Amino acid sequence: MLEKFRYLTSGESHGQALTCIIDGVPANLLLSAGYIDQDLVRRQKGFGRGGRMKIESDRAKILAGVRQGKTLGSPITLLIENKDWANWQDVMSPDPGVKSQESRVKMLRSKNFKLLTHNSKLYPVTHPRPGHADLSGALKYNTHDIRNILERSSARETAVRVAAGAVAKKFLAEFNVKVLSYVTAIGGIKVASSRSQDQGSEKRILEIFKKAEASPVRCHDKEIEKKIVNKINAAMKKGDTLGGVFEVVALGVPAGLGSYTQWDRKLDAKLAFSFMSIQAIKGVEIGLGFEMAQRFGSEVMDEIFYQGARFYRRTNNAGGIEGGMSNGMPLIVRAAMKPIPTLRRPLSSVDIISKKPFKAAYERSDVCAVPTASVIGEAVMAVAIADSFLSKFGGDSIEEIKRNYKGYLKQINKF
Ligand code: EPS
Repeated sequence: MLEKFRYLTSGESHGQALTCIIDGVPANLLLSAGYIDQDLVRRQKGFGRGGRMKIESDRAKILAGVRQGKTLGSPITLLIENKDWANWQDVMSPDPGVKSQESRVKMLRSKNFKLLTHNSKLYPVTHPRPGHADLSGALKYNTHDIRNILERSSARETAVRVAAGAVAKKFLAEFNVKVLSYVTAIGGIKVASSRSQDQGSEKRILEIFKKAEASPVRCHDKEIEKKIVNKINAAMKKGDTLGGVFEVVALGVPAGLGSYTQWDRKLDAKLAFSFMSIQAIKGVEIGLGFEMAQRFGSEVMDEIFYQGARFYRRTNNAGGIEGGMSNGMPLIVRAAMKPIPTLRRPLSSVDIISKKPFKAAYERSDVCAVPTASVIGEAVMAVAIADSFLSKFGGDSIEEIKRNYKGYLKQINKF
């Protein structure tokens, strides 16, 4: 899906570090680890996170692709250390020195599973959590130690995706494109839906974002924030978890990113793919989304007007995308996150060795990570837009892309 701004991540949740290699960032972009760290800090905030966030304080190291504060046009390698690694060195060691998990499985089998009383660090994890990658992953990768699965399927990986997103944001900032997010619902408690005029108003969106930045649950409405915090507290007491909905908005995107000419060039398709790739996301809408299906066509199309030598709309139900292309209005994507599947409250599952039923309960878990997911949403949106931007205006240096962009703006302004 991504053609020009591409990246791969690696790293386990309790391994030494997370890394990513980003390819396609042009030369001469000012970039520092400090800039990336701002978003890493934002990702770690949010009421409802568990004990792990007290251990980690994510910071990026730039290992390659940047010299004297400027990108070189070569691949950029980023690294984020896992502080928790210190507590997991034996279990997560790449060396086979410590008793291997598979030999423990054999031992447990020979003793008729009598030792299998808990999921401690050293014993193989044999209790798949409903809703997680555990069972399908163990079947697929042919292992009886679910730790081999959960370490990589963990949403810890999103830390380094946020770092990649920060690089994309830095690139977009050169063209006055901003990507912002806020939470609109948690556990069924929602802010009132914004009027379709507000969805097109940069001023209103910036106001909402500013308030969300100051909120522990990234919610701009103080009354709703209070109710959400109470609901998260109630879930915490019950050993349960909550999901929710967040919106990500891009401002300053010119008309004409993406294309209708081929299915995999559509900007909305690229955005949907990007958001669905975030752990625990189960639904994505663009603009008015599913609500559009309830109304008459005349009620949802954003009518076109012309004044002061420019085309404009008074509404933004399309979420800034028509025919797979940006139309110059703010891009608006809404995503639904399911409740976190790791619960302290016991759920039924089956031990993958003994095949006996058990009730799973876990000690350390986040209760709600929707505010965090909204920051991750910004990252994936920034990457998708940067990729489309480079496809349209691409060049090897920032200066070259700026020339191309300026030429295009001249063309559409004179249209
Ligand atoms: C996660 C489980 C928890 C979360 C983690 C994602 O970690 P642990 O199992 O170590 O308690 O805190 O999120 C992060 C570490 C992070 O940086 O966001 C999971 O299973 O997805």
